[in-house]
Amino acid sequence: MSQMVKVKQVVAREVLDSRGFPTVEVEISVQHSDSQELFLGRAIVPSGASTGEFEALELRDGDNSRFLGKGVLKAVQHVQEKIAPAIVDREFARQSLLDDLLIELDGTSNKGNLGANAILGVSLAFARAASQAEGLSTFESISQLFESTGVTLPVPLMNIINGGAHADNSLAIQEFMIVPAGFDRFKDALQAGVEVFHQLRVLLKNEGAVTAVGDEGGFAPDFGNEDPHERAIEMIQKAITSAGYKPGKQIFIALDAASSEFASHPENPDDPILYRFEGKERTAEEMIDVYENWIRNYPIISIEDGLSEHDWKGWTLMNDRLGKKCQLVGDDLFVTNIEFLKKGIELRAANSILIKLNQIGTLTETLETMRMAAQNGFSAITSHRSGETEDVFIAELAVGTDCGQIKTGSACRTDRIAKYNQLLRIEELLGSRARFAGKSTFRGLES
Ligand code: 2PG
Ligand code: MG
Repeated sequence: MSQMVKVKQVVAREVLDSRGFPTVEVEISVQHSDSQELFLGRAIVPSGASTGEFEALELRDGDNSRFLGKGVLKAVQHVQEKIAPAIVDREFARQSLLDDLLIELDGTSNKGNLGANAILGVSLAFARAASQAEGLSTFESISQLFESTGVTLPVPLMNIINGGAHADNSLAIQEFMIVPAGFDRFKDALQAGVEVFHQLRVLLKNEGAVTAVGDEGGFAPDFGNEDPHERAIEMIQKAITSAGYKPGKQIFIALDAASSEFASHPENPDDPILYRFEGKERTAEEMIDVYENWIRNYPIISIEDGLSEHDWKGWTLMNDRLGKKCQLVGDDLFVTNIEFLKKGIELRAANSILIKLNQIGTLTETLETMRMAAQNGFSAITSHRSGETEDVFIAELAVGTDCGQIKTGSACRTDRIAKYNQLLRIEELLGSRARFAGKSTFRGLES
């Protein structure tokens, strides 16, 4: 933002997310000091299921007479009665000044007072309104804030088989993603990913497997108890080939183990964390053996939350053993929080970070974390939550920061597709200036 904008109006309401649970929507109108014209920005906050323990607090009403206790009327009230009076008729020269004020108003380290859902709704609605006032697209104004080129279309990590907390099947691993990195344009990469998705449906059908989809639009078949994970990976490889693409050349595979969901939580912190995986209790080292074996046999280029968010020692070991050949992504481990990321950098615990705006609660803090990641050679993946909406802010964030990767679900469900469609529009808008991040964003695939 190069000019002062004044907040004129703040409206908040309870709307619904993709799981049919309430979430916060905020609308903010701003104007330049020297004009009466109003510019509107709207944002809707997403919501996770496999949440990290140290995420900023999502404020829910806990009133069981409404929406099973999941209402967000308190957060809405906080926007209207606590935040609005503090920002209406105030001028802000920068996004960070608004976000700092919100953090101060809350006064806690996890946004537990006002609720991260209340705060994020305001932060993002303001970012949109301010970019409108500047006559810029949201990704363009983010690129000004981040001092990036803002022309890089991200490689999509498309979650086409769902397990873990996102599905009712025997898969402990939460997400099996295809990564169409070996293309020149986002549009072509997306098309390839979508075709593989459709091909996978045919293969599953032929095997008599269920083709119903999970929370993020991926299939959620039951592969039984005999090597279900390898069966899932092999099925994906087959789908890539039958769609006419080359696994390991054009399309790769990424996993989100979300392993905190199947890890033990020993009361004594000196006791080892164990992983209940494929019918056995395994140590971190044994889990790393499993991953190493898979990386050797399949074109897996990225593993997220391979170990528990409490298993820092295990992460360092994993990064030591696998970090040169594979992207190792901290999601629950880092919760988009700069302090956890600093610890991860010091301990050499990972080489990549998942970015979720609602884990930390403001745009400014998210950008600070992304900046630290970039400065320390970490890749960053802008990510959706399993509970999403039609809001496409993460598409803008991915391009605006040139981060190179986006994880936003499968090739169906409008809550996921909306982000892909926005990326198609941005690529078209950028025209010949657009570049596709492609393989260069992944470790070991640079050439
Ligand atoms: C994850 C996310 C998104 P959730 O673990 O990476 O895929 O899931 O939003 O449920 O935390
Ligand atoms: Mg995750």
